[in-house]
Amino acid sequence: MNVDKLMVQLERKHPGEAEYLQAVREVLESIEDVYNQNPQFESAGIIERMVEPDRILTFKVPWVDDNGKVQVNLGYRIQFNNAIGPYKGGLRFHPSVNLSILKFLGFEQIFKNSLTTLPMGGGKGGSDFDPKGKSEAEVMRFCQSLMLELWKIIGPETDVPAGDIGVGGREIGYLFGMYRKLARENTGVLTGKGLNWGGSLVRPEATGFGNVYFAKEMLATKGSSFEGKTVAVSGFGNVAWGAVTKATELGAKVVTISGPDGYIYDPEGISGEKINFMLELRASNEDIVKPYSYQFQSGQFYEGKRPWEQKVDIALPCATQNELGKEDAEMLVKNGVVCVSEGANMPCTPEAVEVFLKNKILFGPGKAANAGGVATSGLEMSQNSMKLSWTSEEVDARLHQIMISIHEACVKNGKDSTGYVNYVKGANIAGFLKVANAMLDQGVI
Ligand code: NDP
Ligand code: 2IT
Repeated sequence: MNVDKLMVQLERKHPGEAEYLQAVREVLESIEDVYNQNPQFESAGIIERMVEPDRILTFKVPWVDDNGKVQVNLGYRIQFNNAIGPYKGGLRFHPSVNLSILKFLGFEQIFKNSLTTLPMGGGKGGSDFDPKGKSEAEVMRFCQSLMLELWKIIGPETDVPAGDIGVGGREIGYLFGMYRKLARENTGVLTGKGLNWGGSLVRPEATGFGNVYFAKEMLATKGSSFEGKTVAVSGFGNVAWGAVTKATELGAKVVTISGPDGYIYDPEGISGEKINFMLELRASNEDIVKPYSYQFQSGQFYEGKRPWEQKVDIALPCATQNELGKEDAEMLVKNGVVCVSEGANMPCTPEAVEVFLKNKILFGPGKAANAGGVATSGLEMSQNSMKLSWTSEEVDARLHQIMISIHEACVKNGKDSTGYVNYVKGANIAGFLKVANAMLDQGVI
């Protein structure tokens, strides 16, 4: 494999798909040596087959708004790779959604799901629908219309969607209701379901909790922990909320959260009722964090800025892709950051990642560090298959163990001769090998 040559070919086939090409390049660069040491991969065309989705469904989603006006959005589902299990991955509703973003997310999901130790393939989907400012009834009609198309290609052993940005418990409810009606069966086909209808305890918290468990393992390799550390978190959604909760529980002081309008710096720490206020902010449908500064005197609002300018020990980017650039990374390093763990998917730009690796910072890439969300989705699927529910202690213990296993896999495949663990390389190699070997076993299909 020659990475540059492959990338030229890929860019020719998928011009302008910047996020997708960015995600592929990172994986190719990490696995290049291992790939070339195993000529069976080259002769089976593994990488050429892995970088292209099995199939993409694109469809229109017509719906009627509260004024009686017809609206049309675009819907997508990308079934990327199912060599080790049914396609699995979230649905994102955000105006920025396009094929490049969903292909980057679907591609990453292959490796992430492989790392979880559970049998799940990779997929992703969503729509350019913007839930912001929509009424409850509009969200319901939109979800129902989307499912009228999507249900044809999903199923409990085929493809199991879940949430992502803009898709939480409410949306999963409306999507599942329509699926159940159309398919005439009540199965575990979506994850992130409500507790009374097949959902798993701890799934809402799982991505953020898992991210903190992963960071905890990274810190332990240096004899360190969350106790007494200062933490910057970005975002104020599902993932950020779980991360703030668990980091605080482990004795850290979380001093920032952020939204599209700017960030909040609270030197007294975001804990207790302040964490609950995050949920209120999210539910308000306005998508701003500024009201935190009216509610709590200690909270200062920095308009249009990102939290990475604050002096912290640990950074947990939990909002969206490419939200932490080279200069942010340099600032964090200058201020003495020891650990950066990605709760979001690809929040750090390649240039930022390079700064962290060069400075030997403990850096956990999203596909390892945020795999706790999909891992707990996998646990929800197991419970649905068994028609049983586990206690929150049991789910949390399994999630914790999975994050420890992912950390071990990264160390095994990413430790260099100086003892520094390149978790990017480790995660990509470990995730890749399992899927590649499954593809080899199953022939060219
Ligand atoms: P939420 O919708 O709950 O929160 C996302 C947050 O990021 C919101 O504050 C949102 O505000 C902000 N955001 C989204 N897009 C942008 C953008 N283009 N520019 C600036 N801010 C943005 O989503 P989640 O917490 O579920 O997801 C956060 C990240 O974690 C995403 O990268 C997601 O892919 C990843 N992730 C989620 C998992 C899950 O189980 N939910 C699992 C693993 C990873 P706004 O909408 O206004 O932009
Ligand atoms: O990016 C992700 O891993 C998710 N949005 C969760 C996917 C899932 O199937 O739970």
